[in-house]
Amino acid sequence: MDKVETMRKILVASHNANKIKEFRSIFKGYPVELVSLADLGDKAEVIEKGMSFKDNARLKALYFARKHDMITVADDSGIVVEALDGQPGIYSARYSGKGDMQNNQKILREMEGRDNRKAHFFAAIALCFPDGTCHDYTGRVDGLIAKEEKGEKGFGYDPIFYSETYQMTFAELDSKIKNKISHRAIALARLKEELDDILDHQ
Ligand code: ITT
Repeated sequence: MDKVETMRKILVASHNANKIKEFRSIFKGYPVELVSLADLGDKAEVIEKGMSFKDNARLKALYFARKHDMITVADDSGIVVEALDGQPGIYSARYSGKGDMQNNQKILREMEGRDNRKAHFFAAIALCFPDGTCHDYTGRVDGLIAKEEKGEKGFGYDPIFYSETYQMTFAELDSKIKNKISHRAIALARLKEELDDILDHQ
């Protein structure tokens, strides 16, 4: 019994409180206990020197899995804008170098006058064990870059990401819906499908 409970404790290796909130919401009712870096008082930053979302997710998950001897998940995510040749992509967090609001303003400026407004959010999630074994999951959701920021919910690029399905930005969308359709929700749904098997066979 103790063993099962220990195995189901999972560290979420992120310093982004909004991401962690979404993780907790997506895992609601699921038999795992999510522990955050803040819960452990760990402020360490991993340099995201990988060349892909997947590489960066693994760098973060592996570092903290080994450090805390815990099963660890990390998320590396961002927005990919077609007319900007895929930018900001893996550089989404540091696009303007000045935070979320300025990141959104920068994209809006660069998209002025452009007809092709297609974009997608992408998330790579790595689940790693302290022994270095990792499993990777990805999720993607398509949308358009809006002409202006709209909405107060969500975080990051949500105010400028327009869902054609729901006819509103992700920042206007109810969080319950976002957490069903988002890139992160899709990747985590894939992880949840395999989690029992992964934990059982470890
Ligand atoms: P951790 O590395 O500590 O997890 P971070 O915020 O630095 O936190 P990333 O390096 O993965 O995370 O950068 C993600 C970037 O993409 C960041 O600018 C986010 O605001 C943005 N982003 C990711 N998911 C998003 C979402 O669901 N809605 C809006 N923006 C999102």
